Amino acid sequence: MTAPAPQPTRLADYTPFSHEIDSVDLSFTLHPTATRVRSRIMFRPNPAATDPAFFLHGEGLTLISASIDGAPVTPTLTDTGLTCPVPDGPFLWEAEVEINPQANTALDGLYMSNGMYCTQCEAEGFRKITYYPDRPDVMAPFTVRIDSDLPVLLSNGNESAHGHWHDPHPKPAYLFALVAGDLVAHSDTFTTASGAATDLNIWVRPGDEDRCAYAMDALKRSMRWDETEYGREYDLSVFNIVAVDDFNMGAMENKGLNIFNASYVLATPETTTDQNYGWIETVVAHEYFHNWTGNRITCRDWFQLCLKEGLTVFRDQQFTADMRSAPVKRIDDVLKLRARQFREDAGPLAHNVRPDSYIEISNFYTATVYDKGAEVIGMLRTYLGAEIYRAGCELYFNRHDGQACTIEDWLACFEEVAGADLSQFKRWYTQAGTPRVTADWTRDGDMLHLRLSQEVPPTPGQPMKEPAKIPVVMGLLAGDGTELLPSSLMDLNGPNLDLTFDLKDLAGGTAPDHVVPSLLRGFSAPVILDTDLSAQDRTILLAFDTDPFNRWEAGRSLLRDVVVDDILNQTPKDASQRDRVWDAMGALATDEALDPAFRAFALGFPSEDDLAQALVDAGVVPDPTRIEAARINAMASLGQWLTQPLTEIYQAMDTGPTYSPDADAAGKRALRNTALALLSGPDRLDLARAQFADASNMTDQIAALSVLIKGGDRAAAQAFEAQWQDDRLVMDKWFMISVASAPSAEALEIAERLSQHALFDWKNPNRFRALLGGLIANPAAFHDASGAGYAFVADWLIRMDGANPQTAARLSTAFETWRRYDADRQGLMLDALERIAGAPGLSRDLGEMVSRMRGD
Ligand code: B3K
Ligand code: ZN
Repeated sequence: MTAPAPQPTRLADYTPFSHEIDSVDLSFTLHPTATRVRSRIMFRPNPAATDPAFFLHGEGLTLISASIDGAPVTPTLTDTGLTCPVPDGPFLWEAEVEINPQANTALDGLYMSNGMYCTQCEAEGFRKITYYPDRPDVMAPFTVRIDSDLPVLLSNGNESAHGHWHDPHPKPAYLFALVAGDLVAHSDTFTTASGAATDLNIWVRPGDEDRCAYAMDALKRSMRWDETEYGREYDLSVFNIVAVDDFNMGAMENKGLNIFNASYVLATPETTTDQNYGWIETVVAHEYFHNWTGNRITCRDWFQLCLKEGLTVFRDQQFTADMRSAPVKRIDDVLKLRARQFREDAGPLAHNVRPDSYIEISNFYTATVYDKGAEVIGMLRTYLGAEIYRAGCELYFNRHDGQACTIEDWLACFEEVAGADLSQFKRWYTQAGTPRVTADWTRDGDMLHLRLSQEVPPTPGQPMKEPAKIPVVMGLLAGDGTELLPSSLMDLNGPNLDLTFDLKDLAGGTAPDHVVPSLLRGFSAPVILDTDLSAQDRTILLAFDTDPFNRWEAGRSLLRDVVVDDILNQTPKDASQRDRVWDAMGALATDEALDPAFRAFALGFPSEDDLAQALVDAGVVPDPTRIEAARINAMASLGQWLTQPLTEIYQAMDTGPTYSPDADAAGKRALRNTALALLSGPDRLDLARAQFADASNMTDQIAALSVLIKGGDRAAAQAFEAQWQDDRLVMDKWFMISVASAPSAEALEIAERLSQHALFDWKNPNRFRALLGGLIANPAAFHDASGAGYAFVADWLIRMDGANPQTAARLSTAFETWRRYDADRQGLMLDALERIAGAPGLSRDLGEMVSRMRGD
């Protein structure tokens, strides 16, 4: 007998809950296999309700007893919850349930991680803890009492006695948290702008307390930044962060008790890379910023997820831009957006920033909701300007504090402060797909005519699209690099926008012979821009554009074209074109006026996945093996062309034995390690060997290790393993890099061997993601023509699905690009998906992903 197909939940079907809640009292008696949870909940009818029927969510709970106003009741239980006749007026609901945290390998609800109890309730985990209306529009103050012999007992809000917590701020159940364990704190204090003292604690396992200083510093900087930039203060007397080893994602913003994947908290120079430090800063800030954008003001329903996630990502991006270099941060964000979100938008998983329906909401914590959601906020700010944006935010905070809101509520605040109609802008929330913007220009004497056109491609379920409202920030350069038009905002809000520029006026005299448009400066909209800019024009932009993003963009496209031309076996139209690109890159790399971090990005070649997409865009079926080889060749060629300057850069960027994670030092290491990668190859590993042997920080050690693994030096990987086998977070890096950096011909065999390794604790999401993610990040191995890469990943997804559906579903996006490839690979990828679809006991999470990817 097959289980009935899971039914989608639709935005259009939203109705309010039957009741409101005045207070929630929870009492936990912790036991690894038999935890008792007693709840006392004051309900009263919701005047806005359309259906008075009383339904409480509940999954995997053993109901011990239930009563209403003290009288025992016998509710009707289903797989998803309970129903029960209730009085017409207010009433007290009491229930006792038993749950088994130790058996909870899904890491959703209350579970155990290395002897410590912890929770993850977003989106729908609270229903695995007790019967409750587990939906974000039901907000209530919570009181929690924890009984356990464990020394540290934490929950949301303020602590009144050991293990007794009260959170005065009404919140939805998804923000509930509980932690109990043998933990130690790294503590500090923060005084808010209005003078309130706040205790700050980062709770970790004994021995890890010396690894928390950076996260604590990031937290204090975040708290101050939110006060100065958004006028938002913290609102409890304590803020706790707990680091957990087993966690499905990065971190969780539970009110007053953030729970973090340990990898986003713990840091030492010897074990943590610059990139990790950057992520710690970002994630600490992100979770803290949720206190206002997510917690004080939350989502009415899960379709509105971008209301808190897109906005909070935008806020953490602003924070990092302020803390570090804004142009470098922008490049980093766009790289990520294109790698994940554009890829998602171009395939079968494309969905709106605000989706219309879902089967499993966990599958919609996506790059589209988060990162395109953040781009939408950025565009809103670009259109309205910083001041009106800030005034709109202020109105939103004042008007909606304590409420569960929608995108309409958010936009209404900006319509009001700006006196603007944002109905067309709202299409960014309701239409999927990455718009393509085409720019064509013609010269007519002193006049330049520029036409911008747009097309929003069809996506699953959305064959026709309306024009988007696209902010195109642009400038104009003369052929000698002089800026004729400084950054100006153009509003592409229809199929076409025609612009005319009087070059004589702009030049303040004679119109220049040659003009180069610099379009989409700062990547002012999440679109694909098609232009006919010649290589020569892009070299001009690379050298002279006043917009750093477009300088980088021009270089990136030149590098991409070199590799793509090689793949297509095309000699460049002009034989010395490649040399000219190498010279231009050399000029940029050695320009000491430029930030080293920027120079490092500029020398970075597009990833193999980016190159595959570039070939698809050019109408060519990508061959991952060919892409890998062409990319290696191009890097080696650039490295040889620039041997001397790169060697000098390598020496000049040495930051010495004293490590500091700040942006300047990290930028120097990034440039130095980019030079190392370009200067190295299978027969040129001496520099990397020396760096590996001498490295005094993880950034330099792992950069050298990556080069050595790529070059086929297996001894380095063994030495690294021997050195770091007792450090969990470093070993995650080792599992990942051993496969991701391996030559593709060996990567699968290495992955298979590592899957038998004594330290491959596959139920730990970090370890699982390290190994499987490592293979997926090695496209020529994952897409091996034999199909063995697909089979390996499919086998592990099926196995993981039995323990932890969310983690399996997340990794399954490896298959979302199947339509890109040749018929044989398509067949093999579909076979793998079919095998997953037929796995006994397939979860709703993985089932939905596979069915969407197959286009069912
Ligand atoms: N809000 C959480 C993500 C929850 C994911 C649930 N499957 C982390 C964050 O975005 O801050
Ligand atoms: Zn978030």
